[in-house]
Amino acid sequence: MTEIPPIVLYHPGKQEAQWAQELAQHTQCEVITWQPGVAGVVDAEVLVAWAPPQALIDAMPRLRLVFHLGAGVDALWQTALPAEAVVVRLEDAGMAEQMADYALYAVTRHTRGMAQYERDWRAGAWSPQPVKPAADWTIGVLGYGALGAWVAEVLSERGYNVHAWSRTAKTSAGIVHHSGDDGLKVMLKRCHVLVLMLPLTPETQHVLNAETLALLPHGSYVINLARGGLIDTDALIAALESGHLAGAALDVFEQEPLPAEHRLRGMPQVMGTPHIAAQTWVEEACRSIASNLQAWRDNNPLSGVVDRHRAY
Ligand code: OXD
Repeated sequence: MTEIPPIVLYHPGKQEAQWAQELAQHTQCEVITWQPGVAGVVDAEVLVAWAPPQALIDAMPRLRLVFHLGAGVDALWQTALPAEAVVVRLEDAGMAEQMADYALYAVTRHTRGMAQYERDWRAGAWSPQPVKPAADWTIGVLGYGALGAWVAEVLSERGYNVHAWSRTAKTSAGIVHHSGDDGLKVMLKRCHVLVLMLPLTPETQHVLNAETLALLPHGSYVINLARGGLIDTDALIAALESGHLAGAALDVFEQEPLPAEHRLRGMPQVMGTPHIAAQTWVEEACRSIASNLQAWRDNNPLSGVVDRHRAY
């Protein structure tokens, strides 16, 4: 009987032990939790990791399959992986539902004027404002991958007028789709609220900059649930300060953690959270890793494979 080589895990932090235990249970493999100096990884072909250091990759000359513990794989940009290694990202692992909850909350908070009511409450004011129906609000979802599509569907089901942009043309019932550079401009000009759900790649870095922000209608609102690098922070601050943007809900930032004294923190029209919009459910992630691992061993197609050339 041939011995199954171990799986290497790199996920330092509070949940490391849980990852190791769930991975071992679902894959039925020995799991080596790597840290500098740990031996036994030289024969391993499979790595499960978030942002693995180069020293670990270099210690695994037989590395063939990398499960990246995130929906986005931008944390791998700086890592030199063997050319033949297949990279698989997490497609859902509980994240779609949480993203949609956050998006619906942030959209509702804006469209129902809740931030102002919170300020009024503290100031002792009583100032009801008229409400517009959801259908009168055009929400643009930038990015229509697994998570973006889910967010767009949930907002559409709630009755918002949802537009979505993707690199290549897509269709789905109830959503107005746009694609390509011209499609992006057309969509931005219509959005009362823009929700960013794109992966961060060299192509999407600063997709929202002074020029594209200027295309949004005056008084629009930006929600970023994907990656801080999608937005040029200085251009965003300028658009908020000039009043061109009514506000923003931001879960991700170019610099994380966002420094305590950062200008965005002092802006009452900005709501911020510490990159928590969607957190991975360990058990669900390990179950999908185990089924992909089995598919890889059986030479069957894998789900969530990253196009390393496109970087997502
Ligand atoms: C992810 C993240 O990419 O947590 O999954 O940001």
